[in-house]
Amino acid sequence: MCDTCGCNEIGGSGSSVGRPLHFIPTPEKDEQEHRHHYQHCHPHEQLKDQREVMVTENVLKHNNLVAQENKRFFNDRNILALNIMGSPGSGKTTFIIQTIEALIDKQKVYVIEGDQFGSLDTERIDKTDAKVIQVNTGNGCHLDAMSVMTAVKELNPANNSLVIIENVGNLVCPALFDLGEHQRVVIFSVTEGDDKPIKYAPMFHEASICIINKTDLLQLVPFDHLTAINNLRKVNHHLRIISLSALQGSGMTEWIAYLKKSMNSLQS
Ligand SMILES: Nc1nc2c(ncn2[C@@H]2O[C@H](COP(=O)(O)OP(=O)(O)OP(=O)(O)O)[C@@H](O)[C@H]2O)c(=O)[nH]1
Ligand SMILES: [Mg+2]
Repeated sequence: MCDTCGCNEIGGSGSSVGRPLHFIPTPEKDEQEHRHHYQHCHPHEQLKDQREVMVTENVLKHNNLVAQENKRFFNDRNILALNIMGSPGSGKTTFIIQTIEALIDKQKVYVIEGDQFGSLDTERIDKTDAKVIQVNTGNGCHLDAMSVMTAVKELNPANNSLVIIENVGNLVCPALFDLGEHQRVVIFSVTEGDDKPIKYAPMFHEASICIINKTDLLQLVPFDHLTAINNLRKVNHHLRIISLSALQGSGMTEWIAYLKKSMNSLQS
């Protein structure tokens, strides 16, 4: 959470938006970051003093206000906005590319790529016909509403389009920050273990849909599909669950049908 890792103060407000964006850390900055992590990761330190709690509350309040503006922007233009979250490597970008490929003939798609550093995912999305923009969060471990607002202004999405936001790979902090999205989609891959919904409950509790990804690997990893679904239901019984393999494309039809229905209901 951000009041423990301190990313609000260091990275959250300092997100940079641009395309392409390259980050070259200076030695001085590396040193500062190292000190920051050392101080904040020590288990016996008492960091949650009152001032920090107040700062965090204010940051979240401000974030929520900006998120409301983002939501208004999307609603005024009949744009469906998705916030795609999940662990690093769970398959978010692969899933987004499959989604774009399935829709792009009939649907304008825009992507906001959130990563701490670099523009590798943006380069992957750029090979599709979707318009993409990179947001680098630096030390920040999540996107916030303000960085999304800046990115959206630059993307300038058309009416009736789809905006997909790929959050920074992380099962913790992104759950706290409303971006103004209509739906939160968690990508949960079978290689992560079927216990993750219980251990990272807020992420799954706040989501409207969970994609169980990498089902092509089910025979190879100790992941019990039924246990995973039960764990998801314990945390969020409204959650829509779709199992698929983004790499192979199997199971994508159910997701695309769900997405089309969501877009139709927004635009009707
Ligand atoms: N076997 C298998 N591999 C997958 C699947 N989806 C993604 N991968 C692989 O998993 C790795 C990570 O995929 P990405 O799409 O980059 O994951 P990500 O969540 O966007 O990663 P970050 O942006 O770094 O957090 C890549 O090697 C993908 O090819 C899947 O359905 N099955
Ligand atoms: Mg990615």
